[in-house]
Amino acid sequence: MAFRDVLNIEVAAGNGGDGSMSFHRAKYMEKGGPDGGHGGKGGDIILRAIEGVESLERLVGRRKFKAENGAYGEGRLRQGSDGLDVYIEVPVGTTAFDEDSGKVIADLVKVGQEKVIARGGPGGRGNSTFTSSTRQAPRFAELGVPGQKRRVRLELRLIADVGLVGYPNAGKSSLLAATSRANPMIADYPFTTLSPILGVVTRDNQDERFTMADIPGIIEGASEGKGLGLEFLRHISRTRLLVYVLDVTRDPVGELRALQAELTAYDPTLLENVALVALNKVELVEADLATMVEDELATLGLPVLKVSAKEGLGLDELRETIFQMMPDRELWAQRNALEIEPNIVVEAPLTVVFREDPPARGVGIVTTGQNERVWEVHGGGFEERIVRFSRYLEDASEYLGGVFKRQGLYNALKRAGAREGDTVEIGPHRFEYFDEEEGRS
Ligand SMILES: Nc1nc2c(ncn2[C@@H]2O[C@H](COP(=O)(O)OP(=O)(O)OP(=O)(O)O)[C@@H](O)[C@H]2O)c(=O)[nH]1
Ligand SMILES: [Mg+2]
Repeated sequence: MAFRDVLNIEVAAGNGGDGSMSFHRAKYMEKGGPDGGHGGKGGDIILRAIEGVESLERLVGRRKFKAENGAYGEGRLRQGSDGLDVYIEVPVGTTAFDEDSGKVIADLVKVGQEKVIARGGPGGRGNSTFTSSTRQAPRFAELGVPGQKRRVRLELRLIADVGLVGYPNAGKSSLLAATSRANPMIADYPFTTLSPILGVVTRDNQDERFTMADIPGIIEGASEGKGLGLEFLRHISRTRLLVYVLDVTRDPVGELRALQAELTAYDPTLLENVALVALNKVELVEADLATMVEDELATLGLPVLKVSAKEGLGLDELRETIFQMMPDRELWAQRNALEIEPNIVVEAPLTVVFREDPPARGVGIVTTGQNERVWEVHGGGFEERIVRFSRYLEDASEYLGGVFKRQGLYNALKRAGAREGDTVEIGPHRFEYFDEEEGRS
């Protein structure tokens, strides 16, 4: 299966279970108290980062994910069980975007890191919850909330410290193989490397290490889709240091310029990275020529190191220079951290909007010609709250009225000019407005 570093998936968290409307029943007891239990919470969809460079497609395995719903509450105060969460395993370095808003919803940079990308709905409360001194037998319960549904784009960008960039055949994979224990394929034809490979480079007898990413070669015109294109540059966009690998026997200065131009076309900030040049295959040319090229390259402003991946020349110096030039990890991470959208629903503020309802029309419907005065209620969590009782609206109306009053709905309507007898529309439901101070018989 081809290496995939971008993948679109659909996720649906579990719905919350409905609370139960139930009354205790026992022999010799006339009227039992309310004993409806709560519904369970719906399962979450969770991304989890695991080690290794793997194709997103192979790891994720499929495109649609649904977490389990919470179970209904039951009589005898039995609570419904929570729905099971679904874990989606992705390689470290995976970023998740909400396809619709484009916002980053998760950025997994460490092995084991987890992030909920779709929240299961909370369960509804059972009728036993709603008893009060004046309401001893509530004939209503709360419904569960639907789970969050999302279209998510996953993007894999390797988390490597160093990125190797160069033309095909420059010797990137050979350098990775010569400095680490990675075992990339090496051959004398272009585009040998077709997917990113990671290696770990260590300092002798020490714990210090860095990871180095080998990616497919870049050629001039890559930004217009030539060669394997620029998509693999994604994998060096998070490295702390870039190594341009140039073949001394070709046109190193021209190739460096072309590489930088392609990188800029992809993402101009890439050129702000700390970088150096590994001038490779130096054993193939006279020492004088290599030094000449080195001096010429140095005028472009980057440190240059002469190496031969094949003969093992200059590799210790290259490794040491990388260790010395490497920007501090913490500082770098702070500077490059993505802004992650908090996965919470922000409640819109309460607004009431006046609307003259058009008279009803249609076959067999007699219109009075008199428009109803209607107030639409938006925000403040009112629409969300009312649908949680829509199955029991009549029985719950007195309870809801109390809640709405405490939350300032009637005040807001009154201030806006609502009159006794007006209709109040909240989501799919309608009520008659009455003015408390004018009293109600
Ligand atoms: N003589 C000589 N040949 C080298 C050296 N380094 C690499 N090569 C050869 O150059 C060819 C290409 O090497 P790779 O390491 O596959 O090059 P690459 O940059 O990874 O190439 P792509 O994956 O195609 O982009 C192979 O035949 C290597 O053996 C070197 O220092 N000296
Ligand atoms: Mg290669």
